[in-house]
Amino acid sequence: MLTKLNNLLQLQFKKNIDTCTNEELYIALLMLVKSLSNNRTVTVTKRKLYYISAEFLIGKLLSNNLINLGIYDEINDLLKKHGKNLTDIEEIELEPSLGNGGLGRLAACFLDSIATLELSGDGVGLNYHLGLFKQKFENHLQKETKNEWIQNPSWLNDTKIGFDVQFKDFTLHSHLYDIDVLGYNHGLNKLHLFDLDSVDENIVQGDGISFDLTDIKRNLTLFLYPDDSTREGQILRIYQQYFMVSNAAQLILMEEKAKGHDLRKLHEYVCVQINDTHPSLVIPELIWRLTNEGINFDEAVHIVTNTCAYTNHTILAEALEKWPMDYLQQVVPHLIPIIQKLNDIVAQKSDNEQVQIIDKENRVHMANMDIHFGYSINGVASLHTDILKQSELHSFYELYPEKFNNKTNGITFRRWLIHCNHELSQYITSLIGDDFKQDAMKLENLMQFINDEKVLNHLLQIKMNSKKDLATYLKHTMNVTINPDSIFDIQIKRLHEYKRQQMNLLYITHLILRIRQGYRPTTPITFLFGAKAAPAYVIAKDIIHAILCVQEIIANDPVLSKYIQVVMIENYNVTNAEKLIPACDISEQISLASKEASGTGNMKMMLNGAVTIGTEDGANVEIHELVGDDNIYIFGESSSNVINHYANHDYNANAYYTNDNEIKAAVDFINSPEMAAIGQIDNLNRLHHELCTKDWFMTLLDLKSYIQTKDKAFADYEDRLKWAKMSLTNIAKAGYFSSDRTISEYNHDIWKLN
Ligand code: GPU
Repeated sequence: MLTKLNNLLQLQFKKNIDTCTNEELYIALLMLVKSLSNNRTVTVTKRKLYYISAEFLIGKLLSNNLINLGIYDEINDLLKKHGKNLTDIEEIELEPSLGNGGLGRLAACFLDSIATLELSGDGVGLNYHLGLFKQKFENHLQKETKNEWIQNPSWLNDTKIGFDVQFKDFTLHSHLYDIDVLGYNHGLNKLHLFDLDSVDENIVQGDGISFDLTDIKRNLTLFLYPDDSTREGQILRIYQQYFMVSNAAQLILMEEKAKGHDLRKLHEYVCVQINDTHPSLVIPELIWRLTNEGINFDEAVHIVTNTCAYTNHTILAEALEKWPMDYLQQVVPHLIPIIQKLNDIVAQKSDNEQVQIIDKENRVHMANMDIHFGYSINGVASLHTDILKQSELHSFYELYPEKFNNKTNGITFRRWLIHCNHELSQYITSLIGDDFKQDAMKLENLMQFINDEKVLNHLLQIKMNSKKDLATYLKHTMNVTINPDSIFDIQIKRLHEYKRQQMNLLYITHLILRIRQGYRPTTPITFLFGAKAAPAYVIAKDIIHAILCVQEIIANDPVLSKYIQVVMIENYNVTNAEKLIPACDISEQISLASKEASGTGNMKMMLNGAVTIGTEDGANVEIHELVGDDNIYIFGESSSNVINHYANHDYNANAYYTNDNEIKAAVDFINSPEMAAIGQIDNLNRLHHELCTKDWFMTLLDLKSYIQTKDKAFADYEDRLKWAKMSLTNIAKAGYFSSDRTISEYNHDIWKLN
């Protein structure tokens, strides 16, 4: 390996491992990995999967690829011998900004598992030049700046392939870049990212994220989720979505023709997984293309219906896409007759308004089209799928019970244990061997050590080391100092009212008031947050503002800062998640029951030995079942009660606020004079008003039980051995959440690839 590396360094830079810089070494390692991937053969199965997704939150690739090639330790040792350090070299790599949250990270975990299980399955998406956005904090406010992540050289390979994509007013020629997806020990697939040569980063103003929304040729693949609060913004999204799926459809048909397959049997050879509704236009697009190939309409509908499968990731109404017909008319008029015919087919089948594709306001319901003209619909955790069947999509369930199925989400243990927590991974290996790397359920074998004090103490020591590593990382990247001897209470996820970061904040304001009354936490607590708010989501940004103000109040107060600290991580992403997750003591999973479809951060933190405090929501329900009552902190209203509150319109935030002095005091802290002295009073007032009048996601409903439960968790933390047992149990029971299990189920029930 040393020779190979030195040859590359010589060729590129006329240097060797002892004389090169970290930048040069990174490039040489990237080239080494690429040449080793070229030695692998691309996975082939009878049927091939195309996983179409607007997001792929893949994270940095160097270490992950080294692990999956089986050369991580070798390279790591080699570098050390020559006075280099892989961690420093990894810093050269920029994290691809191709995703927003759980949905995109799930797609990345799935690609890893699909390749590892040697299934033929490629990702298809877009190559956003400036990604989502980079988050900065200025005056305690989120500021969005462009995220320039594409480096040269990079993991993107130019395929020189491109397709014509036809829009109403012009045709654009795409340009395909591929990233190799290496499975663990074997397997090679592709992530196909379509782009457009005419896109022009110079139309973006300054270092921000605003640009001419109507200049499609220059803006099409600039940003993931450009602001859709305006008509122009929404139309741009339709352009992006159609560009993605038309390219996907053309790629599929090109590959099928090259294999000599009969397009009339497309469904026997191809499966398309539609990752939430962003790729839904692939259905009419495929029908259109098949009819252009001479297949009649009914047969094309039959083929496509047996090719496409849809995953739903939310029950939040505002996230279910409905595009006005006139927007579609403006972008893709050739699809309208097809969508109308599909709508007619549905109308013949049922007169139930809820299942129609086109509604009375002439809007196209993407999810409805997916369910009628796909052969599978799945939710992402068992509670979520039950809610889809019983309430949100009940009418569809009555029509097509056989299409509905659950696929509880999972995470790749390669990235979320082996890579991000070497020490824990090695220690587990020393205890139970390394079978768990192939079969995650083997982690259960750890339960034999549940009363072994030596093992329990060693686990506590590993956690302490991870907390110290996080402290070092935060010092280095953000110049903040945190105390590894404190309890690390962590909430990391997109910022949304249903996830209730504001409830966590109200616990903290409540605690501030208690400390001022003389209460003293036994062990200090560090509350860590990481979250980006959508640029147009006003209240979400107000919540960030309030967290940052509270952070400063505590930091400036000599008494408070002895006992508590708040740190909001700037620009939360995969890279810093890999540092935060191993260091977590308490994992905050406190969404309003019924609203979090699954959650996957909950699984990552459990796997790394954190104990969850959470509601009976999403996959928390399954974590609870696996670890039992004694190894998790569950609180709050049940999802069925919450659903009833919505149905009966009987939740009254103001009653909770006025009738309980503790709640009132915690809420009133938000726009108190000392907060106003640091922050913006308009923002703070707005958040305060929202909480005690509307509170759509019922923060105050659960606040009391949250406070009690959290107090209990902090008290339990004092018994270190008891805590270590809880931690060990969580690790041991996490095997079920391997995405290898999830992908086997997708393959067994939906894709049937081999
Ligand atoms: N999710 Br819809 C996203 O991250 N983005 C979306 O646009 C939609 C859903 C998340 C869910 O909120 C989360 O509960 C789930 O674990 C994740 O998708 C993956 O299924």
